[in-house]
Amino acid sequence: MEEIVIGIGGMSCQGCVKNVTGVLQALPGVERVEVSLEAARATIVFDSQRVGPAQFRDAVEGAGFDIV
Ligand code: 9UX
Repeated sequence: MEEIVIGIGGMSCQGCVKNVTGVLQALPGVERVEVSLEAARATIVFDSQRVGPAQFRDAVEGAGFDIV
């Protein structure tokens, strides 16, 4: 397992946090997701053989937020 921290722009409330968490958690190979509204970032534990930053970006942007 690997861990990455990505900055996320555009989250304004805990609903946004829940949405971002959900789309990341839904990716096959993602083990654990912690999203902080205050820090504007997500910490993701994942299997690098199955998923990675390109998929994280697509998921976050697809949900209407930005990678910063
Ligand atoms: Mo809160 Mo986020 O009502 O798009 S869910 S602002």
